[in-house]
Amino acid sequence: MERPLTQHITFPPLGLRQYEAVGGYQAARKAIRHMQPQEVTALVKDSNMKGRGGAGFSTGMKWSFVPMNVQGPKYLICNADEMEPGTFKDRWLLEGNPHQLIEGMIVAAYAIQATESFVFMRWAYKVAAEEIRKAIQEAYDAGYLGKNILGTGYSLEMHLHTGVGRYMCGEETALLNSLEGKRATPRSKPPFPQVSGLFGKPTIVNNVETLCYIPHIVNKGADWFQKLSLTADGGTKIYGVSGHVKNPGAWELPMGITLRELIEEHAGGMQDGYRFRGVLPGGASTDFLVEEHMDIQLDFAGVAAAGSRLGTGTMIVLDDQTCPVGFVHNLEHFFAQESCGFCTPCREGLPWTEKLLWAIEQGRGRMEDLELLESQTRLLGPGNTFCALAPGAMEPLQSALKYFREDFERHIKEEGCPYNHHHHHLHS
Ligand code: L3W
Repeated sequence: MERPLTQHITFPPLGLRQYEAVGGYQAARKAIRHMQPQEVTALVKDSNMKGRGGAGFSTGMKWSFVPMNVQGPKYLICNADEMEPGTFKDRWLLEGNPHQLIEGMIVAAYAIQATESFVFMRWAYKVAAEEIRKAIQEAYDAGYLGKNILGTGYSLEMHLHTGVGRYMCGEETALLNSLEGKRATPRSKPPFPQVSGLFGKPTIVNNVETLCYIPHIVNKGADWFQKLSLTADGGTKIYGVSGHVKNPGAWELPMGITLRELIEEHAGGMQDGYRFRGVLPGGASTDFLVEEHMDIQLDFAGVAAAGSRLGTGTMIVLDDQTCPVGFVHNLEHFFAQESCGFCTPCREGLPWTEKLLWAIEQGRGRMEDLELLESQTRLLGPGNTFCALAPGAMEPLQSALKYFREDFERHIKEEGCPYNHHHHHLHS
């Protein structure tokens, strides 16, 4: 089985010459020397690559929205602000093969004729930042970045920007504001960044995993990419699993493997003494899948048909020894803390949701609180907020109320957490 994204990952990562020795920078040479920018975009569009940051929007289509006949700067940004709870796939790519990302960025930048590019990186990713910094310098020294790349007349600058540790900065328009030195609040869309992005100029923002794929698509073609996948979504995908499984981790696997294969084979199944109850498939801001969904195929359409979203594809497993109310409370604590405060439903609604959940967890809940939580999932849902943060935060809550309702009710009836005896046992 082919694992194009991860096959050359090593710790420490390959330096530039070593990366070249395994075929590195061939795609950059091919694209810049022998392809028109629009040909590169058409190739990526043909591959049907869907963005790996979580939303699954067609990458080639996104690039095709950039106006090509305008004067002035254009920007290419790699979103490396990986902060979705449970998500650690981009870190693997950043630390393990930084040149693969830089090459992908060079090709993407060439396709939209960007003059300047940025890696916007999560503050906490110190090792990744150091590896990317070194790799950018090596790429400049080798003539893959800077003025007149490979003697072709194409020029591209690249900068590493490290954030200050806010989840919000991963939202593409908040990221743009942050990069401009403003407070990281989202902007309204449209206009989309492809038309009016950084400093009001055409800008593409792509996720790390998406960009790392670009050199391989240029080298091997759209058909090859399609055939890696088990379903209509092309390629492989980095899936991850955390929770009380025997073998938590991340693996590059064909897009469309089943949830059962991922959890039972790759993650090794549940640890002894723990039973599977549910899983958040795409980081925390997605709906729970449960036992009945074990045989669904994990691609964008497959997970959507089961009532959730593939998101980042890095899953958090809930087991029968962990309180679902406490689990969801913990997530809502995170989302409330990370709200940028710009729009009222999110700023006011998330802390209120967190408080209600805490009251229930502590045995101070009332049955009518469950109806309040239900209405909260609608009030903070799609269409009522400025960005996807609060709607995403409502997904684990609404699905927990659906699948684990008896747990919420027991907390209220028994005036306490039924899982607490276990915690006492663990801590005593
Ligand atoms: C032009 C249109 N462009 C959409 C572009 C848009 C953006 C991309 C996705 O992210 C997701 C959430 C979770 N014309 C367009 C268009 N675009 N319509 O496509 O846009 P959108 O609106 O679908 O999503 P979004 O608001 O950009 C929110 C996912 O994020 N999520 C969180 C992930 C967090 C991380 C992390 O921490 N690293 O990945 C979790 O699931 O799927 O849908 O570029 O411009 N008509």
